[in-house]
Amino acid sequence: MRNFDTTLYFITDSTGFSEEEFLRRIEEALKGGASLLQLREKDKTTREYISLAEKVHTLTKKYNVPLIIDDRIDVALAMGAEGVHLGQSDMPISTARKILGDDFIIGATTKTVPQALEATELGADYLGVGAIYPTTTKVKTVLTSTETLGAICKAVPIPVNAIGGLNRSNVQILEGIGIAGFCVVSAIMKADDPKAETEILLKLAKELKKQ
Ligand code: TZP
Ligand code: MG
Repeated sequence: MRNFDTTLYFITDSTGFSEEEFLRRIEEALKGGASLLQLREKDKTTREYISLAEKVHTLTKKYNVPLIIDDRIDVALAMGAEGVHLGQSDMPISTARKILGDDFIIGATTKTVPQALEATELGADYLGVGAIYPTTTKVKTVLTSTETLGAICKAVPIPVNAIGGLNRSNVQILEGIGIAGFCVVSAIMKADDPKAETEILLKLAKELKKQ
């Protein structure tokens, strides 16, 4: 069934890396304890996306971490991922749930309480909320306040993760808000030592979710 842990959710971005280095960094993050992993590719062809996803899946299975595919239900189904992540312009959650069935993890990006309530009602398993800070990762987004993040955490019964510009020096802003965890791209992807960085971030995420 849908067993997953969003405590430290690592979202990948292959931009600027050879495939070998990209996969090496992913494996280091898995060794460091990333609890959930999303493959997020915006410029790959369908065939390239599937091929890369299969390679990443070999790694995530080895560490028993569910693999979430960003945006692409067809890719997720084709290579047997454990889940998909859908934004407000992607396929509606209810349609995705109909196609994917009950065993798939479906995550949703939401930026307001009404969006969060709707995604939950339609069958989302977790929510990503942000950007909390400006980000240099390729993304079209606007900032979400920690007040809105807190209101979303209170409004829905499913796990809520903060995302956007988060790193070991600024996640303390999430203290006491009620998050289930946080998501990072560049903090791990671009770290000198992705395994060590993941270990540090995991420890911080565990402390922040306790409150
Ligand atoms: N959605 C909101 S911010 C973001 C996404 C996908 C990117 C976060 O990347 P980073 O590098 O952790 O700021
Ligand atoms: Mg999307």
